[in-house]
Amino acid sequence: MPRFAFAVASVVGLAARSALATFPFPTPPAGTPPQNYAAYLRLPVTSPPVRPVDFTGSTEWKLTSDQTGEPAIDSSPAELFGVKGMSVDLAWQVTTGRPDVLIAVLDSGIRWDDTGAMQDLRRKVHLNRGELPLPRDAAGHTKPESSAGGAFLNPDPYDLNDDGVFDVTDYANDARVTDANGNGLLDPQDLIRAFSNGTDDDGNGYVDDIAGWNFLDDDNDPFDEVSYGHGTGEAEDSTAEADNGGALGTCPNCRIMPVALGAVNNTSFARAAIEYAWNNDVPIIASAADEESFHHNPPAANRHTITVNSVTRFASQGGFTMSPHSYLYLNGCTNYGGNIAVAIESSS
Ligand SMILES: [Ca+2]
Ligand SMILES: [Ca+2]
Ligand SMILES: [Ca+2]
Ligand SMILES: [Ca+2]
Repeated sequence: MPRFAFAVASVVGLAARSALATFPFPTPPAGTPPQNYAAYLRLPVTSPPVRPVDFTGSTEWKLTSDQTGEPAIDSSPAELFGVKGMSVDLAWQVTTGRPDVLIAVLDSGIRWDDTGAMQDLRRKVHLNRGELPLPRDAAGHTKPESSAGGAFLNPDPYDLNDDGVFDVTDYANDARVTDANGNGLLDPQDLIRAFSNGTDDDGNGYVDDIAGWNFLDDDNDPFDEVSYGHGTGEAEDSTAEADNGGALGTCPNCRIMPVALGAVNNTSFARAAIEYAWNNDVPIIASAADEESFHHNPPAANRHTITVNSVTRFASQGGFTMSPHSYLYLNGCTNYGGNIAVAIESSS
């Protein structure tokens, strides 16, 4: 199965990076191994991260945790001592992610036609260089053709603008590419339109898989044709670009691969895909969905996924004031069962 859909991008010029994109790509010292995530700190640690009740004997996993501030919750084992796991300002003191971490968003596809979303996402979409030609500058030169003077910091020939990452903006002055979809921006769908040649140039079984794949229609454009928007929202939540005035993702330095995929049944194809990922050390985060129930549908029910649900600290419900503000009240996004691995706080 879709080996590309679950592939992790290769490390792109990390060791040579010294130029910055306008959003915060990490700036580790040259030669820093990509496994050393602590070297990718973005925010200065101005105070020790909050470490609440130590009920495991170790404080490591709670580095980004906080407590609710309500004694009835914070002292209750049933409430996990009020530990709040989601706090990006604390998490970003550890890392804001790395551009070689690729998140496949298996959802409704992506709304290339949403200009606002594209401002946050167009540079975060992983591009398959095996299906793309080298970018050319305004003079028609590729990076190797114009680098005789050795002026570039990043040797990656696809990183024409030399900011350390290969993305759509490297084609900004390429005469072969236009705003074909008319959204006012150069975006990955414009590359799909410009460079689809009907040939599986990288021989991976997917013709012109330039920026994701559409498994619903079995074609190379994961465009969300019905404008459902959920996949676009998930992509923004995970990786929306920082410091550009728009939305902000939890992992603003990571990359995404949009994949249109929709199913509520448990097909052998889906099971094989999950096993393929498992056997290749690629984690799959599986939503338990929204039905306030014990789910058996995939991928949440598959033991080789990380099954996630959400919980809400209710202040009121059905006209009643709830006290304390427990996480144990049910809401429409809450699911339960022994296969839940991680619970996150949600607002709905
Ligand atoms: Ca670049
Ligand atoms: Ca466009
Ligand atoms: Ca291909
Ligand atoms: Ca091709």
